[in-house]
Amino acid sequence: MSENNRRDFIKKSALLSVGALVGCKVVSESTGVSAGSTTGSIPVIGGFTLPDLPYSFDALEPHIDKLTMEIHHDRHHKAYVDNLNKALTELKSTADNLEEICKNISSYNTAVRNNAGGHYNHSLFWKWMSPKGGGEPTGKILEVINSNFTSFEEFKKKLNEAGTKRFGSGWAWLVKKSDGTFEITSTPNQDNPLMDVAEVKGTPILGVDVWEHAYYLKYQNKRADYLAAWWNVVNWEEVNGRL
Ligand code: MN3
Repeated sequence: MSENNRRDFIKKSALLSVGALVGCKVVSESTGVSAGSTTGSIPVIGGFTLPDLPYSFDALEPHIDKLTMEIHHDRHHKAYVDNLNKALTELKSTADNLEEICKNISSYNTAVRNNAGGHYNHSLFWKWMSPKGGGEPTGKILEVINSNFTSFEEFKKKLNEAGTKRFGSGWAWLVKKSDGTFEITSTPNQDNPLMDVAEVKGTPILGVDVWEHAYYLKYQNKRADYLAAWWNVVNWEEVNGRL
């Protein structure tokens, strides 16, 4: 457990205790990826909430523009959260762990698949970017890159390729598989490598949104230009925290 995860865990535990005392719905503000539980035997259905963006809308300028960030977070991500809650409510499902939902996604309907994926993927995506990001990776991730993909240049090329070749909407990922090896892959729509339906399964270490809504206002149809700019905001500290 990394220091950040430990802090999140402690914070979440504290929130849960408070929630138990006051009998209210509790969510993890730190990750936004856990939904609430409640006291006694009354289950909470659809308690997922939109996490705050960890920086201002214009913080990633000029690489990612303010309006794109505002619409992407406040409208697109919010819609995934709202529609996930709606879909779980319709199913009367009290599932409250987003990772577990993703891992068992084949047992849910398309609405849960799209919106649980959308909520999970974007919750990570905001943290994978930072106004202090970019530059050369250091630490553990540099070792992983050099030993699995030869060099940072090759790694960038492969992830860019995965992103540009993904037809339509989707994501490109660096995945750590259960056997400890690493692979670059892409998924359609809001699928992710946690999902039991994914071609390459594992833990997402880094991912980039290649839906048009992530770049169209500034880059129009030039997805490759968006990806080239995106490297200037990659939060390597966050990536290292996931290794
Ligand atoms: Mn998106």
